[in-house]
Amino acid sequence: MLKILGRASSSNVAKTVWVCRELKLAFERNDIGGEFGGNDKPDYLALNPNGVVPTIDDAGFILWESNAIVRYLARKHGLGTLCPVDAKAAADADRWMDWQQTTLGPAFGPLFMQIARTPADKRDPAIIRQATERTGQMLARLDANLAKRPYVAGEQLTMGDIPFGPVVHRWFGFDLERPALPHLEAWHKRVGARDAFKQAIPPTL
Ligand SMILES: N[C@@H](CCC(=O)N[C@@H](CS)C(=O)NCC(=O)O)C(=O)O
Repeated sequence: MLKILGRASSSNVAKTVWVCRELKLAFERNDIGGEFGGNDKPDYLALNPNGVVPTIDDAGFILWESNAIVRYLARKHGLGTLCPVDAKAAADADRWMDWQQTTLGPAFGPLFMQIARTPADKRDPAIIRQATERTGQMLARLDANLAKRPYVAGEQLTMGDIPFGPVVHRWFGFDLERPALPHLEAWHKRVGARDAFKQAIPPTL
């Protein structure tokens, strides 16, 4: 059976769980990382030299990098649904997946660390303000995309939506002064109503 190595509270593990739930794949998940530790142990590092989660073991095929895992599982089990067959449609989903990792992730990271990982009396309001502004600016780009279509890469849910589940859920769950992003908010409600999302995406804090 497919094995997911990584704690459920990790946003990157949650992507992997969400794609498995959408594809109705049987899997087993082991708590590794965070308070569970184990990701600095030689047996884990032999699978994933980065020492981060998630890693999957698919009958001996080891893969790390959450968005690569999402692509792999979507292509293997959801070709024509989560993984578009058409090269341009697939590239469209790919582009947004890469954007999540390279552009949105770095903007949101400091905000997450402040709100979710720093005790209230140690938080830095300036970092929170700047990171909220920057994340809002980035998410406005996604909002503009979602003004034109209901899902990130078109008319149906694809792998392009998956990486945004955990981060957007946190963004709307944090107690922040947020800019209005009505199309993103509607997307969050749309995907949030899916059973697979509810089973995969952890609480915001
Ligand atoms: N680019 C990697 C990043 C993975 C990552 O940073 N994972 C975090 C959790 S979200 C982690 O392993 N942190 C250390 C820990 O949980 O102990 C991916 O997308 O898989």
